[in-house]
Amino acid sequence: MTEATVAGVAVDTRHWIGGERVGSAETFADVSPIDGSVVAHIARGGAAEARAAVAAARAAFPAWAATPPAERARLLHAVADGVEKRLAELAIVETTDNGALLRSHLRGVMPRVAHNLRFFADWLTDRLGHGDFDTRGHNNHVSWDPAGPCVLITPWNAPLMLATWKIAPALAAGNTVVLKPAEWTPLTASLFADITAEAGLPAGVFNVVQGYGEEVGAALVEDPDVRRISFTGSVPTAKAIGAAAGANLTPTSLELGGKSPLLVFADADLDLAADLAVEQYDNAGQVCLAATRILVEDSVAEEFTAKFTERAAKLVQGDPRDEATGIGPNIHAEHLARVDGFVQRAVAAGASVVAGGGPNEELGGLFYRPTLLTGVAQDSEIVQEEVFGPVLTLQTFADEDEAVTLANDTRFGLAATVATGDRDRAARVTERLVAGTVWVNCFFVRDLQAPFGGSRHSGVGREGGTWSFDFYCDVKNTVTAPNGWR
Ligand code: TXE
Repeated sequence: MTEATVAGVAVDTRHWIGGERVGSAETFADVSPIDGSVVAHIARGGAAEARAAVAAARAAFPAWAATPPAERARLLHAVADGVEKRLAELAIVETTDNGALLRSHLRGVMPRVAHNLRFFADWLTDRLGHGDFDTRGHNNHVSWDPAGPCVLITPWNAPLMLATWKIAPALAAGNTVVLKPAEWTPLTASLFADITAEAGLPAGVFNVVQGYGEEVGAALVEDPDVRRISFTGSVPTAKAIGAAAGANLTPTSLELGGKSPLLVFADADLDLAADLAVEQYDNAGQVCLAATRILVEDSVAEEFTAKFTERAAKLVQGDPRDEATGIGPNIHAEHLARVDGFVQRAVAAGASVVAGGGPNEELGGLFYRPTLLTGVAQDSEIVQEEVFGPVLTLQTFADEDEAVTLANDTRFGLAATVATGDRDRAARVTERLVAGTVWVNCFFVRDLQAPFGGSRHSGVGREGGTWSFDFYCDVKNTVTAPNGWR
């Protein structure tokens, strides 16, 4: 089988290698989390497909690297045009594949996909070669040379959005790419390959291989011809990728999970704080940045909890394609069981269930009730480990020092959110938080020029703006003697 029709959209289920569709002997089933139906049978790649894709990227690299940046930018804009033209199709296919809200895909996520491409097309290519300065009469000319074939490995929670954070800067800087999307959400990567072809991207510049992480993913990261690996996903996989990449000295960028805190101080606007807390259920809690640990100052804990539960109770759970839905299904039965395991072990250890606490029996399937747990110990699993479901914990603190100590006391450091009405407090607290991103009285907003990534086990490196630029380039300094040419 080489094609599937998903929500009325034709999707090629094969790999995209060297500008051609390539099948595999075996396939795997792609299941929609909305109703558990098998929507496609996808080519199951292995070592041979990985090798072929890297070879295609390598063959295409010299010509693409030599393509003037302005022409590369033009082609990336053409890809963005294609994304905008097929925005509704991409949105419904993504929703069918990963269960996130259709209205978010239509109005937020897919427009951002196009923006990712346009931003890096203009901003990054403008910066190529800008670096001249003198040392004792010698001219230092700094240039950013593309590194070579890049392997991009992406997760299922925001498939095309996260892929284009990597694809856009890698291609803009003059690299060629092999994308390996998550096996639970393979579809939009395939549509995107069609869009790159329609936009006129030369064969081999952008390639997609489908399949399981331990099979095609592992083969890609072990390939010595790969010059960069950018990964978003879990900590155990990151360690395996880091070890394999280390053997070839392949530079890696690792964007991993988090256990981010939301600090609510007594001087905060508690309505805003409660809104921010409920927002953490977005995408059924499957967001790496989610502030899943709510930390509230003792004196307002009761009032805050009342405001929070009132809002959480109003969240409509159901079909992610319905406009009224606020929370959809989780991605997979295996994942749902993992989420529930965390909650049940927390309850067995003494946690109290303030809201939710189990699957939504009325809906069945993969829907998990938005959950809030209190009475949790700081060193317990539910406070320390990323659940990646609609599960929040609430703890209280007596003062600023305790708030910061609790906030920083996990092995992660991806993000933190602070709700306070006091500017000085905000300045003091944000300075002390260990996190790649800190939001004050807001959440989730980020300019693409700003860095994104995590400290500690939340990652290695940063994405966005110059950070992406530096990662995908080999920087070279050419020093020319003074007194002209001899
Ligand atoms: O991630 P994996 P999973 C966290 C979250 C979630 C957990 C498990 O806590 O519950 O990870 O998710 C590919 N070599 N996040 O199992 O396994 C795999 O095919 C090369 C946080 O889905 O890390 C997929 O394409 N590649 C995160 C990608 O890695 C391998 C988002 C991610 O899969 C591989 C997702 C291997 N050996 C999960 N093994 C975030 N930061 O947003 C797997 N892969």
